[in-house]
Amino acid sequence: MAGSLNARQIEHYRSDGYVSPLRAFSAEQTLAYRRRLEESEARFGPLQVGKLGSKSHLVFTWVDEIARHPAVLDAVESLIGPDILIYTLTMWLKNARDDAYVGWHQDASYFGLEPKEQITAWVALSESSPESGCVQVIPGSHHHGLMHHSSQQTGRKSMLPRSQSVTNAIDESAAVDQPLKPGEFSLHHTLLIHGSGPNRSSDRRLGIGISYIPARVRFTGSARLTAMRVRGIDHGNFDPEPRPQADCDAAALAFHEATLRNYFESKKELAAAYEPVKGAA
Ligand SMILES: O=C(O)CCC(=O)C(=O)O
Repeated sequence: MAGSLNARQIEHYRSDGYVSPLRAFSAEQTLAYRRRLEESEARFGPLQVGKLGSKSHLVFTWVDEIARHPAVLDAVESLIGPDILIYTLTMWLKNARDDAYVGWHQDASYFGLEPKEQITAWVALSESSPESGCVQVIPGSHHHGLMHHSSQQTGRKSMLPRSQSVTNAIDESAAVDQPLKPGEFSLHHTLLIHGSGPNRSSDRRLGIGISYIPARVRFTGSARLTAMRVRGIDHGNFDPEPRPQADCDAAALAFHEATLRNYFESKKELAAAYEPVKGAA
């Protein structure tokens, strides 16, 4: 497959927990997607996390298309095999000169999945640079298990739904930037510690974080969740999700609202279960 990772990239993912940069779309195609994003904001309002900015592939045909792009799926398949579902998807949109930041965290902390094989593909629809607040990772941190997280009130504008971050001290001098050109993407492991700072640039920093799982993975909470099959065979561990037929049509919006409510309720249960417990889990 054209987008498969080579042996060196796979080894880097295993040892350091990420691969970056990889190319998904041409600059021209990326600009077309950026226009679709900005038209969607103009028509339907801000794509906020917890609202239209979460699981947006259920309501926008252009997001569904990005999340199924063969270059992205080929790379993901190299790491988790041929049966692939989207567990969730998040729009990470920072405006120009935006103070919003993402605290150090592991995606696994609030996903409740076993085994911990989820991968995030972070697709850039604009320049993501140290100046614009690109994602930063702590290489190799995925080898140390799940860390304790808690909601932290820093007085700053966190983009995470519960402002959660790792409570262990992080050696920030070890952090590595993940700069991406428009149309490039990175992959990071579910246990890799990562975060990002404010956007000091004069352009928006537009990224889509797509959480892929191998279909054999299960949700450990009490709810029955939904996920979308994008390649291979569905193993029946999640209820299926329908693809959008048109941007924000009534049926897609109704499904999105119900499934998002269930998804975020299930996360509250998980947060209550793990937050009082210190140390690796
Ligand atoms: O976009 C960011 O700055 C953070 C993204 C993130 O936390 C993720 O994709 O898991």
